[in-house]
This record gives sequence, structure tokens and C-alpha cells, in this order.
Amino acid sequence: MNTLNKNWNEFFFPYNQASDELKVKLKGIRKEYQQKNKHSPIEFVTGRIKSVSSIQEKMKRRYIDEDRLEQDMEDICGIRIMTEFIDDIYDVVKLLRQRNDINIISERDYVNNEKSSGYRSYHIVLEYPVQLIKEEKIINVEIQIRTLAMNFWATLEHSLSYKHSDEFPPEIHEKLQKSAEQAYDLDISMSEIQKELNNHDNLE
Ligand code: 0O2
Ligand code: 0O2
Repeated sequence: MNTLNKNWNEFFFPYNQASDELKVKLKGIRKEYQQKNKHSPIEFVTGRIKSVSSIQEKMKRRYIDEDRLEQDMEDICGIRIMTEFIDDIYDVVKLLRQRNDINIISERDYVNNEKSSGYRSYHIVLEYPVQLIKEEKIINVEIQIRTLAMNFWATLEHSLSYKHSDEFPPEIHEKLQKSAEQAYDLDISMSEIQKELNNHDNLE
């Protein structure tokens, strides 16, 4: 329900524009690697704009006033970058740090410092300028960078928690933590295989 007297279509316009532009730019990085016949640290990119109900729920939970919404809610526009390997995550972070069309304002490494749920991803909040007809509007964007295995776990865990509105019972919480570790073990073992193959190729 729209409890705020707000024109959401107008509000969301620059966020949709930013999401579309960033997706094109990030997919462009993948294309450039492919064109050079090189391994791309970016496997695929998705974007979403937070729903009105999710925005309203977070405003309540975080005591965010309507007039501070654009500044204080950093993930209204969310971009997700999926990678094949763990090392690719840090390569993507380096690529983002050197761009001059975005301004990184914070970084959180949940890859090496997993959340208590077992969640792993690298989060970056950045400012992105959108050129509107009469002005430039700087908006916040949250980019989550994660491997395919991390994405597999997070997608299923999110879907299970969505259907289960209460907190998970302790035994389920534990099982989910364990499955997150299994996903991470899979990432580690795929990275080892990749390194062994690279060494093998270099010897030939
Ligand atoms: P292509 O040519 O299929 O690669 P969009 O607006 O469609 O760019 P959106 O709406 O933010 O993106 O997200 P969506 O539709 O969920 O997925 C975005 C892109 O990610 C789509 O490709 C999907 O095919 C791709 N994708 C989603 N899940 C997977 C996955 O598990 N593995 C791989 N490799 N790709 C996935 P595009 O951009 O339409 O183009
Ligand atoms: P969505 O769009 O449904 O994914 P908060 O946003 O208040 O919860 P904070 O500290 O602002 O948290 O941001 P944080 O923790 O850096 O990032 C929050 C986002 O990270 C979540 O967004 C999820 O996308 C993802 N995330 C964090 N922890 C988990 C987790 O345990 N499981 C899963 N599946 N995802 C997680 P939202 O708000 O849930 O929105």
C-alpha cells in the first residue's frame, strides 16, 4: 500500500535510467574481454529497482524520513554482478575503482567476512550521475558482486526466507549456514582447478 503521498513513477525514473545505463556499461566490459579472447571476470549482470513496499518497510525499520529517502536509502537501485571465480570478484572491484563515471562511497567485503546467515558477496555503494533534461541528478546505487555459487545460495535462501516470514528456527539456520559453507567450498575447489589448469597450460 502506498502510505506516502508520492509520485513513485517520477521518483523511480532516474533509478531506472541508472540501472539501464550501468547494465549496458557492465555488459560492455564482458564484451570487451570476449572480443580480446580473454577470460571475463563478469559472467552476467542483473538489476532491480526496490519495490514500494520494500522501500516503505526499510524506512520504518531504519527510521528514514521521506525527505531523506534519496540520501539514506542506498539500495533503491541495485545491480548484481555474477562472476565465475572468487578472484574475479576482486578483479571487478578493481575495474570499478578505476572508472571515472562512478564515485564509490563505501565498500563491504562479505566475501571474506561472511554474515551470520552464511551470506557472502562484495557490496559497493556508489554515486552515479544521471543526465535529466534540465539537470544532472546524482543517485546512489548498490552493486553486489558474487560468484555463481554465492548467488545460488543467496537466491534460494532469500526465496525461503520470503516464504517464511518469521526468523528461521535454529536448526534450519544451522543447515543454511552449512550449505553456505558447502557453496564456498565449491568455489574454492573450482578456483584450485582453474589454477592447476593454468599451470598446466603454461608448461605446455
Ligand atoms: P543474454 O543475451 O541472455 O545474456 P535485463 O534487463 O534483461 O538485462 P534484468 O531484468 O536486470 O536484466 O535481469 P534478468 O532478466 O533476471 O537477467 C539478466 C541477464 O542475466 C539475462 O541476460 C539473463 O539471461 C542472465 N542470467 C540470469 N540468470 C543467469 C544465470 O544463472 N547464468 C547466466 N549465465 N546468465 C543468467 P540478458 O542480459 O537478457 O542477455
Ligand atoms: P533485496 O533487494 O530483496 O535483496 P539492510 O538493507 O538494512 O538489510 P544493510 O546493512 O543496509 O542491510 O545492507 P547490507 O547488509 O550490506 O545488504 C543488504 C542486502 O544484501 C540485502 O538486500 C540482500 O540483497 C543482501 N543480503 C544481506 N544479507 C543477506 C542474507 O543473509 N541472505 C540473502 N539472501 N541476502 C542477503 P535486501 O534489503 O534483503 O533486499
